[in-house]
Amino acid sequence: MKKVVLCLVVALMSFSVFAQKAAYQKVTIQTNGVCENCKKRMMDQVPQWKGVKSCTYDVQTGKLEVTYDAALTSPETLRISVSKLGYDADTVKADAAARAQLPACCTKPKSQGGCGNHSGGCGGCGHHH
Ligand SMILES: [Cu+2]
Repeated sequence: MKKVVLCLVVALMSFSVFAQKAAYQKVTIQTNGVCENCKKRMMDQVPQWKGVKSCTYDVQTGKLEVTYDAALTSPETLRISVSKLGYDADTVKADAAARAQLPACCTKPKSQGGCGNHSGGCGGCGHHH
């Protein structure tokens, strides 16, 4: 009887390990990125983070959707990493030093025009297009 219980425990444990490794989770993080440049910055950086499989970023809404391995990272870790890029991430405030490194227009609230709607993206950012 004891052996049967042990087998069951082992089976359950290996199942949960398997489930953790197999399943990617998705989290949507509200950032305050404003333009195509912000998007590029995140799309370049985020997939390099530990445990991140892929990400999408919506310039209109500033929402970053990250597909990640829950065994390797967590939404909280991802938010902190986003803040270190210089952007607010839900309730986590942008890292001030990182934000100071961003092009000026990328730090403007969208309500103040952000980078504006210049064709070709970030006119006035001083970036090359
Ligand atoms: Cu920007």
